[in-house]
Amino acid sequence: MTYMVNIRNSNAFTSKGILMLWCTIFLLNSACEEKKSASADSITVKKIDHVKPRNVIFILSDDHRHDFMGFTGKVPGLQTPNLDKLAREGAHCVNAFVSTSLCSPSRASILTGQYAHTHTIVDNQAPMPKGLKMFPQYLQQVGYQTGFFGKWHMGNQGDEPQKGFDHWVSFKGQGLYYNPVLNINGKEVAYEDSTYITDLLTDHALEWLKEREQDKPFFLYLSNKAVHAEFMPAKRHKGKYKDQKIDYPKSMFLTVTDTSKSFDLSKKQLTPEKPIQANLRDIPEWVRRQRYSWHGVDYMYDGQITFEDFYRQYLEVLTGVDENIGRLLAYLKEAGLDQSTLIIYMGDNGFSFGEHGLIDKRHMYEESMRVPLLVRCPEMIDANTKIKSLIQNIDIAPTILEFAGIQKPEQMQGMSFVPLLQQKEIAWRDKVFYEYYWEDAFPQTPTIFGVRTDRYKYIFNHGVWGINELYDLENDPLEVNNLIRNPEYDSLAKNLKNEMWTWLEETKGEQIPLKRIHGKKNDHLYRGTN
Ligand SMILES: [Ca+2]
Repeated sequence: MTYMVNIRNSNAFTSKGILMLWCTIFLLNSACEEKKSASADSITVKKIDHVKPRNVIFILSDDHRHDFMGFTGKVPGLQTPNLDKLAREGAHCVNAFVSTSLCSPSRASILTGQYAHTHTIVDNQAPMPKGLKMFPQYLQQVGYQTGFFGKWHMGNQGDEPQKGFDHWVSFKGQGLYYNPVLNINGKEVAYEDSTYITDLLTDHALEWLKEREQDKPFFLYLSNKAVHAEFMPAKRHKGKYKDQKIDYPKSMFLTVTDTSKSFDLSKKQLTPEKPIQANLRDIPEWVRRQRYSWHGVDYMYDGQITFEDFYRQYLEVLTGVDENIGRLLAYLKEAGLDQSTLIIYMGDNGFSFGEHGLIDKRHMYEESMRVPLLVRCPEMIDANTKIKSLIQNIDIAPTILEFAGIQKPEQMQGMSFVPLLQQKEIAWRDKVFYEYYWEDAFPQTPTIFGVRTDRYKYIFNHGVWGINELYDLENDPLEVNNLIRNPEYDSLAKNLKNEMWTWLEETKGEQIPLKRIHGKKNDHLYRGTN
């Protein structure tokens, strides 16, 4: 419009000149339109003053639970020297959670800084909506070179390059542990000779780091397939934990039935030395029933694997992740980037190993919603920092952006925890919210909403005839004494329930994005029915 007014008010042009100018303006406008449509996501970057963009490595593991690391002491004999090093030389966020304990929704939350009901990737099949803004797109805008290596599995099953990344190495769906086919910048490459995925992804990541442009900052997203079921360790790690003694969780035995052949009470797991006080009456019915399902200890993976093999293989697969972190750390040291590079290690969700009689994630108990989160950057973060504040997957995007000198974009619902890493006193959330949406493929876990403070947890089991849950995590860390009927806790339960609904209302979470269900049922009870 401005151009038109200027032209019309000018008498200095001949008609030929005006025609030429109109043509120029038309071309300019077309070019602008093109630029606008090419960047339909309209990424607007607001910089933070005086922040030098920092090199960043984000390492994600699949289904790595929060406490299976050597330094926690949870699994005696478990060796993860490189994860231990990250914790020792950096910050361990001991209260890190996902807002949805499932691969695709959590990954989308990490990339967008939004809750699942906001980005709408509510399950592993949900398509990716257009216009979703991912934090690496912002990094590109300020000159970062960005590389993605590994499992995408979000929004679709495809392996094609995604926005926000200059360099792309991925695979379809869950991928394979051995001899994978990788999509490398749009071209499929098949690997043979027992190529192991965790090693291969790190090979690609290292190659990219070595060949990068030295004068630009880098952002590397290493997204491991490990440690997702069905577990296949690297050949060199096979049998490493074959003699590992397993400390069965106490809550594993609370829901035993006559069909509990592997873990019945006669196995004397609950000896007088291992007493447990539990409110058996108020264990939700769906938890009892899940015990004998694909994701329960009595019929796990439809009886195809024993609990002990499953547990030990997980440790062996994890060893591959740890070793490859060591390779990245060694490269950084060699390249003189050891002190300045920010490394974030995280799990996309947790994983149960028998707690409540369950296997897997999805539910809202601690083993599922808590994740490992380690952050190392010696130039900015003190060694041995322990952060107890409640941190979530939605905080990763704003945090990495702050390290890159970019302000948090408006649509992001998480918060940067950079000040917490530097042990500064800041106003921070006192609770985290949770959501999980029922899936037809794994119907044993219902839709769940909830809220967790630093002490209490309220779980609303949606869409099933059952009881809700309230736990005092300080006095009942195993979550076996549901307080929901206790009159003394009635007002607390009511308040938490109200806060949960307010969160859903204020963030437009009242509508569940339903998706068409294809195919027949595949669970062992109703398999083959429509
Ligand atoms: Ca996962």
